[in-house]
Amino acid sequence: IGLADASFMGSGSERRYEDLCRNIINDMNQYGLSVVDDFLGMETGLKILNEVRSMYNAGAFHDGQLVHNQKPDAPSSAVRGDKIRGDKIKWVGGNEPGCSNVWYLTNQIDSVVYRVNTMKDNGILGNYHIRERTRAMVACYPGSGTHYVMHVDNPNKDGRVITAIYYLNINWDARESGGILRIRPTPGTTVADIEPKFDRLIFFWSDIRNPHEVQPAHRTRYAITVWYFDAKEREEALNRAKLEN
Ligand code: AKG
Repeated sequence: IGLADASFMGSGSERRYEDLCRNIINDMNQYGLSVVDDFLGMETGLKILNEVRSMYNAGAFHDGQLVHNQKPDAPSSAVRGDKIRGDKIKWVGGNEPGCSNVWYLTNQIDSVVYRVNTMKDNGILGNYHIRERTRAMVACYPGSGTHYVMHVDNPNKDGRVITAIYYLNINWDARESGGILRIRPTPGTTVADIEPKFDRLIFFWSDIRNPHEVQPAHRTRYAITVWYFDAKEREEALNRAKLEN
C-alpha cells in the first residue's frame, strides 16, 4: 500500500508537528524506538476504539498464528505446545466498509513517517526510502494470559524497516493487567517496558535491533500495527522470492 498523502490534523500547529517529528527522529537515532502519547486525542481515539470493538464483536478476527511450534530445538514453552502468539487479528486495507477510523489513523501515521523520512538531518532514517507499507493489522489479545513470545519482526530482510503500533486501551494498569510490550534493544542490556496505553503510538526498527515480546495480558488488549518498507530492501526481497519460485 502506498503512503497516503494525509496532512496531520490532530496536534494543532505546524510548529508542534515539527517538534513531534524531531523528537521521533532523535529517539529513533538514540534508542531505536520512540513513544508518542496523546497522538490523536480522546475523541478520535474513541472513534477508532469503537470501530475496532465492533469489528471484533462481529467475529471478523482470526488467530494470529494457528500452528504450534514443535521443533525439537524450540524454546521450552513452544515444546510444551504453548502458543507462540495468542492474539486474534484482522488485516485492514482501507476501503472495506466499517474501517474508516482505522483508515484515518493509518493516514496520520503515514504522514508522520513520510515527514521523518524526508526531514533534513534525520540520521539513520535518511538511509531509507519509505514509500510503502503493509496493510494495518488490528490485533486483540483477549485476556486470559494471552501473549506473544520474544521475536524479531523482520529477521530476514523482507523489506520492513519501521514498526508502528497504536494502542487503544483505556486506563490500562500493567500491574493488574500485564500486557507490557518488552523490547530488548540489541546490542545492549537495557529493556524498554511499554504499556499499551490508550492513544499511544510507538515506533521501532523492525529488524534484529529490536527483539520484543508481549507479556501475558489479563484484560482485552487492542493494538493496530503497520510496518513500513524501505524501497530498496523490499525490491531485493521480492527479487529473491521470484528467483526461489
Ligand atoms: C507483533 O504483532 O509482532 C507484536 O509484537 C505485538 C506488539 C504489541 O502489540 O505490543
